[in-house]
Amino acid sequence: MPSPKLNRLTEEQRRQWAIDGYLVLKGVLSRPEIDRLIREVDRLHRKHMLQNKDADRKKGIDRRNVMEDSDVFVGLIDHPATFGVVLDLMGPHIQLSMSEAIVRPPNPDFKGYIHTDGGQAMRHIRVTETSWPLQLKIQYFLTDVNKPFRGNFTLFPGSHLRPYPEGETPITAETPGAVQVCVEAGDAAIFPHSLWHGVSPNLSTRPRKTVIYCYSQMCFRPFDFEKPTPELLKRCTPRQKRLLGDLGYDWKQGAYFYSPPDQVEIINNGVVKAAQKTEKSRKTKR
Ligand SMILES: O=C(O)CCC(=O)C(=O)O
Repeated sequence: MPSPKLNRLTEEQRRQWAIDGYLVLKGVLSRPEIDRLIREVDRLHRKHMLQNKDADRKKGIDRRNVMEDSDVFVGLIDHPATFGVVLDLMGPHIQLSMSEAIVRPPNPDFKGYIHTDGGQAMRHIRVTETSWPLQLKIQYFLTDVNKPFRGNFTLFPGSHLRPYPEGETPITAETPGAVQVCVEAGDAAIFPHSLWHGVSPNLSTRPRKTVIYCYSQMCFRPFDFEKPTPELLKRCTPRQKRLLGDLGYDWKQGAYFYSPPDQVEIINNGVVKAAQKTEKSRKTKR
């Protein structure tokens, strides 16, 4: 079956990516998709509360590697509304390095935080605005966050090109220059590791629910799982399997250095075309 056509990056988005270092994509999830994702995120939240009797309700959850939890999350690995944009920004030699579900309940004690992604080392690495990024994340919003101080995704436009200031004064959602992104359920934000970003306090009466997927260049390690389980791989399409690190052959030295010969075809089209498959099997038989 041919995989669905992917939405692509527009010239205007490419300019905004270069200048501001992020994009907000409007309406990428349909209402039924949002409802299915919310049901699953709520189920994970209930499970967390049952398994951790002393867990603080105000803290919500930050559940990692959710694609192992449910098929609902598998579809987001290469969602047609966003994956073409990821490819246009990053190129085809990429992998998925994490999938995460977050619930941020109302909590007057939580002050929010700002950071760059990838830990101590990546904080010192900023690629130029015309380069492929090393890593990017997509945050899908499952609830409306349409006013500030509702647990908004918060960022500093243009900061992907500036050193992250390390010092005494913490950067917060109220530091001058911070933008608390206002969005509706179904929208998504895309950002690279070097953008200063984080979350604002949630002073509303409703929990904010989102899921985040992270892509990195293939020579990096995924950072929220070591290997996908065989059960997960069975539920995936060829492109999803490749994004989870299945190269189509056993690991060998240098395996993630140069991509397999069918990489561009699989990643762009979701499948290897029949002609190419035949050629491959002919070569194997020789
Ligand atoms: O909850 C948020 O909006 C912040 C997410 C974030 O900082 C991250 O994914 O690195």
